[in-house]
Amino acid sequence: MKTLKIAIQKSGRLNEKSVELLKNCGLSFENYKSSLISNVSNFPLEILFLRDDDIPEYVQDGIADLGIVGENVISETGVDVSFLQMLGFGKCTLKLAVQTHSTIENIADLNGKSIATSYPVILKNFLDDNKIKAEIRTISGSVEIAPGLGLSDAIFDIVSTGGTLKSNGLKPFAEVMKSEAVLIGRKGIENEPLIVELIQRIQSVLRAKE
Ligand code: PRT
Ligand code: ZN
Repeated sequence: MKTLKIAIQKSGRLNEKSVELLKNCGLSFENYKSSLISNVSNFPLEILFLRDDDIPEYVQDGIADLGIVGENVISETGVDVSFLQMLGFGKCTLKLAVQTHSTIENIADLNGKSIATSYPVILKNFLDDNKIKAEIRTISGSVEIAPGLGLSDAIFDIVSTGGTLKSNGLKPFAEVMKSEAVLIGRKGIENEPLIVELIQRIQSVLRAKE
Protein backbone atom coordinates (compact mmCIF):
# COMPACT_ATOMS: atom_id res chain seq x y z
CA MET A 1 0.00 0.00 0.00
CA LYS A 2 1.23 3.49 -0.86
CA THR A 3 2.39 5.55 2.11
CA LEU A 4 0.78 8.98 2.31
CA LYS A 5 2.61 12.07 3.49
CA ILE A 6 1.13 14.84 5.59
CA ALA A 7 2.98 18.13 6.15
CA ILE A 8 2.49 19.94 9.45
CA GLN A 9 4.22 22.91 11.07
CA LYS A 10 7.52 22.00 12.73
CA SER A 11 7.25 24.56 15.50
CA GLY A 12 5.01 27.53 16.12
CA ARG A 13 1.39 28.23 16.83
CA LEU A 14 -0.09 25.33 14.85
CA ASN A 15 2.42 22.59 15.76
CA GLU A 16 1.01 21.40 19.07
CA LYS A 17 -2.64 21.31 17.97
CA SER A 18 -1.73 19.57 14.70
CA VAL A 19 0.20 16.85 16.55
CA GLU A 20 -2.62 16.50 19.09
CA LEU A 21 -5.23 16.15 16.33
CA LEU A 22 -3.27 13.38 14.59
CA LYS A 23 -2.70 11.55 17.89
CA ASN A 24 -6.41 11.85 18.72
CA CYS A 25 -7.13 10.21 15.37
CA GLY A 26 -5.44 7.12 16.80
CA LEU A 27 -2.22 7.61 14.84
CA SER A 28 0.84 6.39 16.66
CA PHE A 29 4.14 8.18 15.99
CA GLU A 30 7.23 9.57 17.68
CA ASN A 31 7.34 13.33 17.92
CA TYR A 32 11.02 14.18 18.32
CA LYS A 33 11.77 17.89 18.05
CA SER A 34 14.90 17.11 16.06
CA SER A 35 13.43 14.89 13.36
CA LEU A 36 11.87 16.27 10.21
CA ILE A 37 10.03 13.10 9.25
CA SER A 38 8.14 10.72 11.50
CA ASN A 39 6.60 7.37 10.56
CA VAL A 40 3.14 6.47 11.75
CA SER A 41 3.35 2.86 12.91
CA ASN A 42 -0.35 1.94 12.60
CA PHE A 43 -1.40 3.76 9.40
CA PRO A 44 0.41 4.10 6.05
CA LEU A 45 1.37 7.70 6.74
CA GLU A 46 4.54 9.76 7.13
CA ILE A 47 4.53 13.13 8.86
CA LEU A 48 6.76 15.89 7.47
CA PHE A 49 7.61 18.75 9.83
CA LEU A 50 8.05 21.99 7.87
CA ARG A 51 7.94 25.80 8.04
CA ASP A 52 4.27 26.67 7.59
CA ASP A 53 5.06 28.89 4.58
CA ASP A 54 6.34 25.87 2.64
CA ILE A 55 3.33 23.62 3.28
CA PRO A 56 0.91 24.87 0.56
CA GLU A 57 3.48 24.44 -2.22
CA TYR A 58 4.58 21.01 -1.00
CA VAL A 59 0.95 19.90 -1.21
CA GLN A 60 0.27 21.57 -4.56
CA ASP A 61 3.38 19.96 -6.05
CA GLY A 62 2.51 16.53 -4.63
CA ILE A 63 5.60 16.25 -2.42
CA ALA A 64 3.10 15.90 0.40
CA ASP A 65 -0.43 14.52 -0.13
CA LEU A 66 -1.93 16.47 2.75
CA GLY A 67 -1.09 19.48 4.88
CA ILE A 68 -2.29 21.38 7.92
CA VAL A 69 -1.83 25.14 7.62
CA GLY A 70 -3.57 28.49 8.21
CA GLU A 71 -5.94 29.70 5.50
CA ASN A 72 -3.96 32.96 5.47
CA VAL A 73 -0.83 31.12 4.31
CA ILE A 74 -2.80 29.33 1.58
CA SER A 75 -4.22 32.63 0.30
CA GLU A 76 -0.84 34.30 0.43
CA THR A 77 0.89 31.57 -1.59
CA GLY A 78 -1.99 31.43 -4.09
CA VAL A 79 -1.76 27.67 -4.55
CA ASP A 80 -4.33 25.40 -6.14
CA VAL A 81 -5.17 22.74 -3.53
CA SER A 82 -8.33 21.10 -2.17
CA PHE A 83 -9.76 22.30 1.13
CA LEU A 84 -10.65 19.05 2.87
CA GLN A 85 -11.61 20.08 6.41
CA MET A 86 -11.68 23.21 8.55
CA LEU A 87 -9.97 22.34 11.84
CA GLY A 88 -11.24 24.96 14.30
CA PHE A 89 -7.86 25.97 15.79
CA GLY A 90 -5.35 28.70 14.95
CA LYS A 91 -8.19 31.17 14.59
CA CYS A 92 -7.24 34.76 13.83
CA THR A 93 -8.27 37.76 11.74
CA LEU A 94 -6.16 39.75 9.30
CA LYS A 95 -6.76 43.42 9.97
CA LEU A 96 -5.66 46.86 8.91
CA ALA A 97 -4.50 49.03 11.79
CA VAL A 98 -3.10 52.50 12.39
CA GLN A 99 -1.62 54.47 15.27
CA THR A 100 -4.29 55.56 17.73
CA HIS A 101 -3.79 59.22 16.80
CA SER A 102 -3.87 58.59 13.01
CA THR A 103 -6.30 60.48 10.76
CA ILE A 104 -6.90 57.29 8.75
CA GLU A 105 -10.38 56.05 9.69
CA ASN A 106 -11.52 53.87 6.82
CA ILE A 107 -10.09 52.05 3.82
CA ALA A 108 -10.69 54.98 1.43
CA ASP A 109 -8.31 57.03 3.57
CA LEU A 110 -5.52 54.60 2.58
CA ASN A 111 -5.26 56.12 -0.92
CA GLY A 112 -1.74 57.43 -1.37
CA LYS A 113 -0.58 56.00 1.96
CA SER A 114 1.89 53.20 2.77
CA ILE A 115 1.06 49.93 4.51
CA ALA A 116 3.58 47.52 6.08
CA THR A 117 2.78 43.82 6.01
CA SER A 118 4.10 40.27 5.77
CA TYR A 119 1.06 39.39 3.60
CA PRO A 120 1.51 41.48 0.42
CA VAL A 121 -0.55 39.20 -1.84
CA ILE A 122 -3.67 39.16 0.36
CA LEU A 123 -3.33 42.90 0.90
CA LYS A 124 -2.87 43.68 -2.79
CA ASN A 125 -5.95 41.66 -3.72
CA PHE A 126 -7.96 43.50 -1.07
CA LEU A 127 -6.75 46.93 -2.19
CA ASP A 128 -7.39 46.10 -5.86
CA ASP A 129 -10.92 44.85 -5.07
CA ASN A 130 -11.62 48.12 -3.27
CA LYS A 131 -9.87 50.26 -5.91
CA ILE A 132 -7.44 51.69 -3.35
CA LYS A 133 -3.99 52.79 -4.49
CA ALA A 134 -1.54 52.47 -1.62
CA GLU A 135 2.10 51.50 -1.36
CA ILE A 136 2.72 48.05 0.11
CA ARG A 137 5.92 47.69 2.15
CA THR A 138 6.70 44.02 2.64
CA ILE A 139 8.56 43.15 5.82
CA SER A 140 9.03 39.68 7.24
CA GLY A 141 8.17 40.33 10.88
CA SER A 142 7.61 42.85 13.68
CA VAL A 143 5.17 44.68 11.42
CA GLU A 144 3.59 46.40 14.44
CA ILE A 145 6.59 48.66 14.97
CA ALA A 146 6.60 50.03 11.40
CA PRO A 147 4.30 53.07 11.94
CA GLY A 148 6.19 54.12 15.06
CA LEU A 149 9.45 54.00 13.10
CA GLY A 150 7.98 56.11 10.31
CA LEU A 151 8.21 53.20 7.88
CA SER A 152 4.49 53.15 7.04
CA ASP A 153 1.19 54.92 7.70
CA ALA A 154 -0.69 51.71 8.45
CA ILE A 155 -0.12 48.01 8.93
CA PHE A 156 -1.86 44.88 7.76
CA ASP A 157 -1.31 41.91 10.07
CA ILE A 158 -2.74 38.97 11.93
CA VAL A 159 -4.61 39.81 15.10
CA SER A 160 -5.95 37.35 17.65
CA THR A 161 -6.33 38.95 21.09
CA GLY A 162 -5.39 42.44 19.87
CA GLY A 163 -2.87 42.75 22.69
CA THR A 164 0.11 43.27 20.38
CA LEU A 165 -1.63 46.08 18.49
CA LYS A 166 -2.57 47.79 21.74
CA SER A 167 0.86 47.56 23.29
CA ASN A 168 2.33 49.14 20.15
CA GLY A 169 -0.12 52.08 20.21
CA LEU A 170 -2.17 50.77 17.27
CA LYS A 171 -5.90 50.34 16.66
CA PRO A 172 -7.58 48.16 14.05
CA PHE A 173 -10.03 49.85 11.66
CA ALA A 174 -10.89 47.21 9.05
CA GLU A 175 -11.13 43.43 8.84
CA VAL A 176 -9.85 41.81 5.66
CA MET A 177 -10.02 38.06 6.26
CA LYS A 178 -10.70 35.49 8.93
CA SER A 179 -8.47 32.44 9.13
CA GLU A 180 -8.16 29.12 10.89
CA ALA A 181 -6.12 25.96 10.41
CA VAL A 182 -7.36 23.77 7.59
CA LEU A 183 -6.57 20.32 6.22
CA ILE A 184 -5.59 20.64 2.57
CA GLY A 185 -4.88 17.98 -0.01
CA ARG A 186 -3.36 17.67 -3.41
CA LYS A 187 -6.03 18.26 -6.10
CA GLY A 188 -7.93 15.09 -6.94
CA ILE A 189 -6.87 13.18 -3.84
CA GLU A 190 -10.12 13.61 -1.92
CA ASN A 191 -11.74 10.34 -3.02
CA GLU A 192 -8.81 8.03 -2.30
CA PRO A 193 -9.90 5.48 0.33
CA LEU A 194 -7.09 6.25 2.82
CA ILE A 195 -7.81 9.97 2.61
CA VAL A 196 -11.53 9.37 3.12
CA GLU A 197 -10.72 7.24 6.18
CA LEU A 198 -8.40 9.89 7.63
CA ILE A 199 -10.92 12.69 7.08
CA GLN A 200 -13.60 10.58 8.79
CA ARG A 201 -11.33 10.09 11.79
CA ILE A 202 -10.58 13.82 11.94
CA GLN A 203 -14.28 14.66 11.73
CA SER A 204 -15.13 12.36 14.61
CA VAL A 205 -12.37 13.93 16.75
CA LEU A 206 -13.75 17.38 15.93
CA ARG A 207 -17.34 16.25 16.69
CA ALA A 208 -16.27 14.85 20.06
CA LYS A 209 -14.89 18.30 20.94
CA GLU A 210 -18.14 20.16 20.24
O1 PRT B 1 8.24 29.11 11.68
P1 PRT B 1 7.03 29.15 10.81
O2 PRT B 1 7.25 29.91 9.52
O3 PRT B 1 6.47 27.77 10.59
O4 PRT B 1 5.90 29.92 11.66
P2 PRT B 1 5.44 31.45 11.63
O5 PRT B 1 6.26 32.21 12.61
O6 PRT B 1 5.33 31.96 10.24
O7 PRT B 1 3.92 31.34 12.12
P3 PRT B 1 3.29 31.22 13.58
O8 PRT B 1 3.69 29.94 14.22
O9 PRT B 1 3.48 32.49 14.36
O10 PRT B 1 1.74 31.17 13.17
C1 PRT B 1 1.24 30.12 12.40
C2 PRT B 1 -0.21 30.43 12.03
O11 PRT B 1 -0.99 30.60 13.23
C3 PRT B 1 -0.45 31.72 11.28
O12 PRT B 1 -0.16 31.61 9.91
C4 PRT B 1 -1.93 31.96 11.54
O13 PRT B 1 -2.71 31.18 10.64
C5 PRT B 1 -2.14 31.39 12.95
N1 PRT B 1 -2.27 32.42 14.01
C6 PRT B 1 -3.27 32.47 14.93
C7 PRT B 1 -1.44 33.45 14.27
C8 PRT B 1 -1.98 34.13 15.37
N2 PRT B 1 -3.11 33.50 15.76
C9 PRT B 1 -1.28 35.31 15.90
N3 PRT B 1 -1.75 35.92 16.87
N4 PRT B 1 -0.27 33.87 13.71
C10 PRT B 1 0.36 34.94 14.18
N5 PRT B 1 -0.11 35.68 15.25
C11 PRT B 1 0.76 36.84 15.66
C12 PRT B 1 0.26 38.18 15.17
O14 PRT B 1 0.87 38.46 13.93
C13 PRT B 1 0.72 39.15 16.24
O15 PRT B 1 1.96 39.73 15.84
O16 PRT B 1 0.81 36.93 17.03
C14 PRT B 1 0.99 38.27 17.44
C15 PRT B 1 0.11 38.44 18.67
O17 PRT B 1 -1.25 38.51 18.37
P4 PRT B 1 -2.30 39.11 19.46
O18 PRT B 1 -3.38 39.84 18.69
O19 PRT B 1 -2.87 37.94 20.21
O20 PRT B 1 -1.55 40.04 20.38
ZN1 ZN C 1 5.84 31.07 8.60
